[in-house]
Amino acid sequence: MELSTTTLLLCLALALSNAAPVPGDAAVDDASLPDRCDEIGFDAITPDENGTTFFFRGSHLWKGFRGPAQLSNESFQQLDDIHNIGHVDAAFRMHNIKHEGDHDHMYFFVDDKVFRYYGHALENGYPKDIQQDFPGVPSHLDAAVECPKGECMADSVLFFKGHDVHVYDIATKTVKTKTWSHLPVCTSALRWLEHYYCFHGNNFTRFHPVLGQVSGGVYPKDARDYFMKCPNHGHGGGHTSLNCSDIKIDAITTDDAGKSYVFAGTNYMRLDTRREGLHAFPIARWWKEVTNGVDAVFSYSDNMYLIKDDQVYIYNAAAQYTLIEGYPKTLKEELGIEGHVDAAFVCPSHATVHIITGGTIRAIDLSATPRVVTQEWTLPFSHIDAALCSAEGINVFIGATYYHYESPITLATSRIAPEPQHVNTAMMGCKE
Ligand SMILES: [Ca+2]
Ligand SMILES: [Ca+2]
Repeated sequence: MELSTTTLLLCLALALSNAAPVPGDAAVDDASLPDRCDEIGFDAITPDENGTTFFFRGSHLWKGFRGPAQLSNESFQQLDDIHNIGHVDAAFRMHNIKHEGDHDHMYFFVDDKVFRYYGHALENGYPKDIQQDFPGVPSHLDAAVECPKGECMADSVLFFKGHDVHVYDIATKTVKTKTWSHLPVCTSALRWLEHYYCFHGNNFTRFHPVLGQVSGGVYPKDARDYFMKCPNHGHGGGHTSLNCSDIKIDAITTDDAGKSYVFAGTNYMRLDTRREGLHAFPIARWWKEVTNGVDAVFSYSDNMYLIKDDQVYIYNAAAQYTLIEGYPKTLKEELGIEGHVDAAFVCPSHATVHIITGGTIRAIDLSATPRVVTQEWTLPFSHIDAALCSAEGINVFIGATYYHYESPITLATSRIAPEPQHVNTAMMGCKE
């Protein structure tokens, strides 16, 4: 069961990555259209304001991670010969929450001009000279990618030309130039799920947006295995998205920064980044020491607690999930309990974790040392998969069903289970 869940989730990653409808399959056979499963590169890659990722090459584009090519001007009307933008050098989506008027707008670069779009329409006053909007940024760019504060020092845009990276600070309108000779020359660049990718030919290399260093795996990798759906590549063809009725999760939590994670098998998905599509990744990608799945996960005071068997791993969520020194520790040592943990949750701004083992729920005060069980109840369930507490209350997950309670106390003391509800698209991105 666990294996099949993992496989399904991996396939789900690609299947769900394109929320937009895929054009008719007939277009796939149109020989006049380029095929991104051939060994090709892209001129530019960028999400639009809805989070759909567009891949540009010549006068064509691909919408999302699957589906055939189409003429760019079907999606962006003015990308045509009249406006002399039959192709683009580079493109990015602006991240600038301080300026609503700029935030999420798309910028295209051609030669020494910049074109700005919102809602897929060219905006008044554009094109402009690049220097008007981005003083100090050179023309004839290779690639561009946004870099929000927290990932870069300040809200920035990285402009690539050759091995030079021009880091443009949006607020101060200043440029710092770095040379990253170790990176391939990027023909396009993409920020996706908080990671940064330099695309070159049909390959890509992940890099750190501040240091430029390449880490987190062996690069380059073939883009066809990750960013598009191609026969004989990646997770295999022919899969459709996971049905909501097949969902079975191991754990679910939301951290203090509002990042929501669901865990199943050895994979996790971020639920709050749905605008960029839902994607499954190995848990060990962030929580390096946890290679064999989790039983329960909860978040408390900037830390994320991952429980597997009798081990508790505590990670500092604010420091890119670094394992806190001295961990893992045993359940007994950390929480003063024993047994197999099915689920755990902490409600927002509370210091009590509720731990569910079989039909028992225990409240443990996390502000006390050593930890002590303050209350214990018998649950109306003999086994649950996962539980999440939010401002709206508690959801208890059993397979593809969930039960909603207003508070821990109603969960602990009500003798009759509420009406079962079905895990749905809005919740998990699955197919109903
Ligand atoms: Ca380019
Ligand atoms: Ca569980």
